[in-house]
Amino acid sequence: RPIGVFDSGIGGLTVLKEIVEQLPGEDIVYFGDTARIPYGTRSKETVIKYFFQSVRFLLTKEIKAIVVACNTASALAMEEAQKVFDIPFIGVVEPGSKAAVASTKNATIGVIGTEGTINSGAYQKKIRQMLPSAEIIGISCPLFVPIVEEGWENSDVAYIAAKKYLLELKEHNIDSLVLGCTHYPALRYTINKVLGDKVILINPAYETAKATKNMLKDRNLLSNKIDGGKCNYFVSDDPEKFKRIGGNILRKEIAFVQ
Ligand code: DGN
Repeated sequence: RPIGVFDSGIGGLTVLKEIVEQLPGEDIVYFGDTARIPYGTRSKETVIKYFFQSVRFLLTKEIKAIVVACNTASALAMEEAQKVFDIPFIGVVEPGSKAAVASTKNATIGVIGTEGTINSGAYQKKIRQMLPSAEIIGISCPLFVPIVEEGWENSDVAYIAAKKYLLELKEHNIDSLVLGCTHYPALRYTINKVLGDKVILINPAYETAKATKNMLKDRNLLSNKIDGGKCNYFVSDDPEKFKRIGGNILRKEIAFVQ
C-alpha cells in the first residue's frame, strides 16, 4: 500500500523528495490542496476543516500512513486528526524539533514558519518539552512563500526580506534555526548569507522522511521493494502551476495519471 503525503499545495514536494530518496521502494500518493492554499494565514478551525477533508480524500487511495508535510497543518490540525482517523500520522513538527534540540549547543533556537505555525506555538512547545531550558525565538515570514513560488529564492528581493525578518534572530545569538515551512529550505543560501554559516539550518523535510522510515519499520509496514516506487499526484485546482513549480522542486517532470 502507498504512503499518503499531504500538503496545502506545492511545498510538500520537498518532503516527498526526501521520502523518495530515503525510501525508494515506497509508492506515494501526494495530495496538494492547491485550491485553498495558503493555510498559513487561516484560523485553526479552518485549517482543521480543510485538513480533515483532505485526509478523507487520501483515505480513498488505500494508503497505510499519512505524512503531513505542511507545517501549518502539522501544527494546527494533526493532533485532532489523530483522534478521529484510524491511520498513523507523521507530521513535521516533532522530527524538526528533535533535530533542533540535538543540534543546539547554547540552547538558543530560532524557528521560522507561517503565521499559523508560529502563532500556534507548536514548535516552541515541542522543543521545550525536550529541552526545558531552551530559549526559542519564533518569527513568521509570510513573504517567503510567494518569493519561493515566484522562483526568486536567490534574488535581492529574497535577501532584503530575509534581512528584515531575521534581524531579531541575529540579536539573540541563536545557533540553530528550524526552517518550519515547506518552502523555506529553498531559501537556505539566502538565509545563510544573512545569518552566517555558524547557524545550523534544520530541514524538517529531511528529518520527517527519516521518522517516516522508522515508523514504518516499527509497525512492519515497510514495502518489500527496494526501489521503483511510484508517485501519484492529486491537486484540488488546475494542475498547471503545480506541474511547473513542482517540477522545479523535484527537478523532474510531474506526470498526472488521473
Ligand atoms: N505548506 C505550508 C507550510 O509548510 O506551512 C506553507 C504554504 C502555506 O500554506 N502558506
